[in-house]
Amino acid sequence: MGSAMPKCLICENEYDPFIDFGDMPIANSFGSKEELVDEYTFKMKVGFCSSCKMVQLVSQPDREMMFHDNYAFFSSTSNYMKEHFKNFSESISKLQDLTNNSFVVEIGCNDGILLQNFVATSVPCLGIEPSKNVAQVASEKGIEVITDFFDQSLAENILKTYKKADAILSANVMCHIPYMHSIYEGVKTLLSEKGVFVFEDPYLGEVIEKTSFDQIYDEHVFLFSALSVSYLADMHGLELINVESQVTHGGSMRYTLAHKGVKHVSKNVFDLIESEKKLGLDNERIFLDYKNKVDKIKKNLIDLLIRLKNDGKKVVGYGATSKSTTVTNYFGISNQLVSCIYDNTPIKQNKFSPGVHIPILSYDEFQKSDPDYVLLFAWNHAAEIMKKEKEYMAKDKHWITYIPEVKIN
Ligand code: JHZ
Ligand code: SAH
Repeated sequence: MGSAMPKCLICENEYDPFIDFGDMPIANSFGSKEELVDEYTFKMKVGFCSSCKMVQLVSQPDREMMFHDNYAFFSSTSNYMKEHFKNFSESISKLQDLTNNSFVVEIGCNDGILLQNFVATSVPCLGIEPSKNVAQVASEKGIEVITDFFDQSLAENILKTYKKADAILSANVMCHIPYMHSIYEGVKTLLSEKGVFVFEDPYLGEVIEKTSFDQIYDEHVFLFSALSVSYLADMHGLELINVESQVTHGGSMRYTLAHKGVKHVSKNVFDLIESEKKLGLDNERIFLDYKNKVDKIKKNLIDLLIRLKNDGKKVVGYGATSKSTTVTNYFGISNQLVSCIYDNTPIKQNKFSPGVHIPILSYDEFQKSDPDYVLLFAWNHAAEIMKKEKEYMAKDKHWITYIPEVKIN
């Protein structure tokens, strides 16, 4: 008997996975050698639901295995992202005419990179953040934080103490949460009549067009499009009223939702849905040769790394990203090919990377390392990083990037 087909997390339609990455560890489980003995893995497969158009993981580790007291991703490790979130806060303040009588809630505030801007402008706000260590950093910035997972029941509890929100915001969090119906019901409960729910996440259209397959790892259970987000909103009496593309995280989309029928729907929404249909994001055909495209990058990168190793070149990694966990584990890149990865996040340093156990070293050591080639795992921060390292890299050193194709810069 064949195994049952997976069911869509949104509409329960059955679907066939289109790519199987095999066994994958937790993308942010950096640990000591002892901590990584008998490391947990899960089978990472991705599918497309032809009914509601949602791209999703077939299975995902339990949320407490990913988000806990020692979560390794700190949002404020990028100066560019600090600037991005400052601009985000300003555009919301303008959109909703926020004052010191308003109320903003952020789902997944991490170290407070976005909410710190509302604190600075005296707009009352509340962060919801289950990972204690990053929530602590937000609290230290004077941000009020509830250390818990957002869902419908938490939204009801919040309303016992706080008023309804003029804006509910979230960045790079919605696509992490499998229980979307509870989230949308919670948002509906907590959002004021004229409130907006604004969130941004890596955009499916970019993941397809750039072959940025490394946006797929345990935390990213969904890859959204305007097609799938409008379907989901509609199921809960909400409406997609605007979409704005963002350059962050290799190509993201900011979605604005409101209670159905309350606000004007921007032409941007119709245009994007039209362009998604043109691109084929509404049909499984576009996903069928995705694996071949990923495997072409895999072959080209592995061939290059083996050639460099045989030539006696020193290759190191830059940025121990969550994305790199998919790249190193799916491609089979160990410290034989990339000797170490440099990263500016203290909690990742002097540990080993998930699955393939490449040593993670501090940024200071990068300055002394004298590599021949630097594999840029944080390719989404290329502009910021390449600018910062321009002088150092000019000394006969080369970047290697692999999205959308393998390239020596
Ligand atoms: P970065 C994480 O993804 C996880 P990751 C999560 N699932 C998600 O969706 C996005 O963030 C929002 C380091 N670095 O941003 C810091 C330097 O060392 O690509 C980080 O460890 N020097 C929530 O992990 C990593 O690189 C630098 O100059 O794929 C970047 O991680 C800069 C700029 C970064 O996210
Ligand atoms: N918004 C930040 C942080 C993204 S990291 C940024 O864009 O950089 C994703 C965060 O979502 C983590 O800090 C994680 O703890 C949090 N998270 C995961 N599930 C959540 C949930 N159900 N409710 C609120 N936050 C959640």
